[in-house]
Amino acid sequence: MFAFRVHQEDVSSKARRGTLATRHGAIETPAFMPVGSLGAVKGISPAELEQLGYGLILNNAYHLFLRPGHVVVQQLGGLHAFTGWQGAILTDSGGFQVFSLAKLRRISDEGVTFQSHLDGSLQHVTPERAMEIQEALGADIIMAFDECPALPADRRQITGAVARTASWARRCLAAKRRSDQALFGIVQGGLEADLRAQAARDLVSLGFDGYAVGGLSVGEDKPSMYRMLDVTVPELPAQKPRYLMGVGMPEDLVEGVARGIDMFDCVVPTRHGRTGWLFTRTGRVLIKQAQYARDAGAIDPECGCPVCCRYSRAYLHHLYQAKEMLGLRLNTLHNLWYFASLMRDIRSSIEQRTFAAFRQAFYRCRQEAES
Ligand code: PRF
Ligand code: ZN
Repeated sequence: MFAFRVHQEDVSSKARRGTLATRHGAIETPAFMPVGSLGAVKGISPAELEQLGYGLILNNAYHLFLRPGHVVVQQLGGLHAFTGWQGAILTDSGGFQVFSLAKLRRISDEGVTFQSHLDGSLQHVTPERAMEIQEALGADIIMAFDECPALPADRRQITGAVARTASWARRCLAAKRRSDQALFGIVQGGLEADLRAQAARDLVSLGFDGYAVGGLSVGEDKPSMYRMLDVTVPELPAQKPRYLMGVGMPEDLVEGVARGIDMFDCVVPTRHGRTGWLFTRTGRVLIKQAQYARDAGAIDPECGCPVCCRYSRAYLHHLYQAKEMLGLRLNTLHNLWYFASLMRDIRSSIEQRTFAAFRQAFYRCRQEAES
């Protein structure tokens, strides 16, 4: 019940227009997934996510394993029944969160031992365990367990992480029991072009339902990230979905699509929204700034979102200053709308064979606002 079809390819870049079919609906690609690490996209209900046009969200196996526990979720019917979200779900394996959140990590070829960031309890996760956890959670797409080294890292460290990620990928495939979930492999390799290309080829020879590019957007500069996409994507099979993990800012989505990426996830629209950073076609609006205190206009007068249709910048500025929780929600709703409509525009430009012009206009719009 999982299938991916590419409908159209751009002539000026590697951008492509596709459809991802899952048990919980079809998702048009390129697509952006909002992040709901704890089983909720912070402050936003499933009904609101549907209204924003999202059909696929990301949940984190790491967080849900620690609380409330994957077995609890399983007993309550899996993530869809537990959370009330009827669209598709992708769970991240924990391979990244263990490295970014947990304390006192010990990595061996067997797996990772770490201290829970919640109660300090000692936990042990192996590739087999990561599969068991994600099968109990019951997402439509699950991820292989990988090692994501922090950058900068020397070539020896990256070589080690790539080898371990390859061996763990093999073990994930062997441990997989459910046939109704898609399993994606993850390409690591830091900023070492040859190691990334080799890691991609090795994963492809194992045969996954889709391929993710991991280990990027971890502190490196943008040209480096784009260069790693340039060397990785050509090694991946054209007929399988490609997912750039934890990315990114609007320009990263445009540049990722141009380099052949079909799926993205990032906390940026939600987390930035809660800090009052609002995305618009002409750049950002930092709503806490005093200049908005008496501004009767919408965040973006050309945005069609439910927030811009109803509320002024002045009101959102006030809600921010007052620390009113409605402000957090409205900011998040606008940003999620912006990301959904950016992806819609990207998709229709690919369909209309105008992606190159869209990409140029995307940057021109921002430059004009700056000057
Ligand atoms: N691996 C996993 N999840 C991730 C990443 C990774 O490398 C990243 C890197 N940006 C985000 N999320 N498993
Ligand atoms: Zn808006």
